[in-house]
Amino acid sequence: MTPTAAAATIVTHATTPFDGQKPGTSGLRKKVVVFAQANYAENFIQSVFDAVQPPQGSTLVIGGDGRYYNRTVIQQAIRMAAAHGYGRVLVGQGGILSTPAASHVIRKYGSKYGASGGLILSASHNPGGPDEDFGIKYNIANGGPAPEGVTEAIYARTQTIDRWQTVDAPDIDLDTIGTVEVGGMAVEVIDPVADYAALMEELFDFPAIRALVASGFTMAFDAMSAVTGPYATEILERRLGFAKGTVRNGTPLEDFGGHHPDPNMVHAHVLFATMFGADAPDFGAASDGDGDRNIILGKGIFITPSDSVAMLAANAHLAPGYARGLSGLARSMPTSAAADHVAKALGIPLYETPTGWKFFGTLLDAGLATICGEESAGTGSDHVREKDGLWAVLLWLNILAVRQQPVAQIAAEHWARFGRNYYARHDYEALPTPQADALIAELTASLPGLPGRAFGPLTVATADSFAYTDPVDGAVSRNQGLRVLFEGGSRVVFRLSGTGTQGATLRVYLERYEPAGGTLDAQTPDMLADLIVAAEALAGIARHTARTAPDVVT
Ligand code: VG1
Ligand code: CO
Repeated sequence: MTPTAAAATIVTHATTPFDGQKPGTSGLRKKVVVFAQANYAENFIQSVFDAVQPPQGSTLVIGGDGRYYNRTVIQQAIRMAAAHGYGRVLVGQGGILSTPAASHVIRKYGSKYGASGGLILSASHNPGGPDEDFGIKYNIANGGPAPEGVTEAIYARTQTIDRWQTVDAPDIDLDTIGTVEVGGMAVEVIDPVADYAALMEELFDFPAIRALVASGFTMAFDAMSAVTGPYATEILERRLGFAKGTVRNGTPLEDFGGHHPDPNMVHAHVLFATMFGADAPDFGAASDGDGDRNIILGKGIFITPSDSVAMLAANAHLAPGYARGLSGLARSMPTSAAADHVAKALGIPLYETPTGWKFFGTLLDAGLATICGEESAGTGSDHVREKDGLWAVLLWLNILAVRQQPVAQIAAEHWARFGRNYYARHDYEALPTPQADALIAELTASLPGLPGRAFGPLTVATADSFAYTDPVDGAVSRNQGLRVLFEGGSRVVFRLSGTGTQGATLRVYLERYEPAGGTLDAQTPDMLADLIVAAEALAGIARHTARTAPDVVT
């Protein structure tokens, strides 16, 4: 159906500036009760439209991870888009689009219909439900999260906003595929899985993976009652032939079954128990609320996300989509240097960026990097502009199908060649913000005096606050984490989370490098014991926060 010429009447609601806290690492995240306040979600969406100024007739993609409040905000966003000159909205059936699928849809239909962007409704790995979290993020036409210049303009607008505009139209049927009209604008309800699954078939050798499955290879995938369920069921069970039941918790639920859709040892403990149990399948994986994260396990082994990026990069040429090789690698600063060793061996550049996928966008657009990764279970490539959980799972499967070795053997051979970066992240959650700020301020002030000082067997080599200059557009980002490097290459990084919704979260990243020929099969906590003591001595975590142990270790 084509939109009718007569646009509906625009309705203007008066409003006032709101406490629209600066969008953090990944858009605006708040409790549902905050989003549900009169004018709140509308204010944010209006601020996006005011900041972005979409050209008349633009296309807007809308989708979310299926959490509570998704449908309410989607209906409102559709009406508001109609009042702001958009020509077309594409929305996933049921309001569903995983974050990587949304990125792909923005890119694919953006080139078909003209300049485009998207609203992604998710709070990622945070819990969902009436008392839990919600989030809105704006992605630009390249399919990636808005860069800081845009998020800052959106934030500035939230501080001056005085009205939001919509059209008077009823809710649409989000569950039926097809095109309807809202205020003269076309709204296409699309299959959320089809375009994404087709892209995966282009990148990976599905026949080789099908042959692996036919040979008896087994897998467990935990979708955590979140958005990846329909994608994983279609791709793993229907297209690749894994047995029914391979995808666990495959139906997206508004409250994720009451769990945190965060794939780590704490929240995905059932999958960990399966993979370390007697009858473990050959391969295990899980994704988060919005489908952009992944964890990878083999029989009796967990591959840290930092190692996974490095191992994927070292083997990516085995998949058709990467057979031509990689132009470069990029990792966030707190991510371990495992990828650096691979980049060096491949003779390609390695970029070290601040935390958050938005910093990879310029590198991917410019063709400087092909694969990117973060220690927080994020891996991806230039096929979209978000991290992509299932993509990482499929690249692993493609590599396993070609190499015909267990995951543990691929890891052992990797470490024997490149050395091993023992790694852990300790999170102290829901700290009173003044305490966390005081810890960071005191540690920042102490940095210049640290070089040369000894902490047990460790001596500080350098200490600084990480600042980044984007090599493509020259944008400068300061205060992106405090890093203390010890002689010999061990490292502790401290930073405050930009995605939490309750108080402050302190993240302490610990890393120790053992070169090839060193101790490659030790237990991580043993290898990091001296660093953990040093981190406490450096930052006075217990003194500032009265916490003696982290809430989550990943
Ligand atoms: C965290 C991770 C970061 C990731 C971000 C968004 O940010 O550390 O690596 O990019 O979440 O991931 P922070 O500021 O809380 O450390 V997702 O899956 O929540 O979009
Ligand atoms: Co996520």
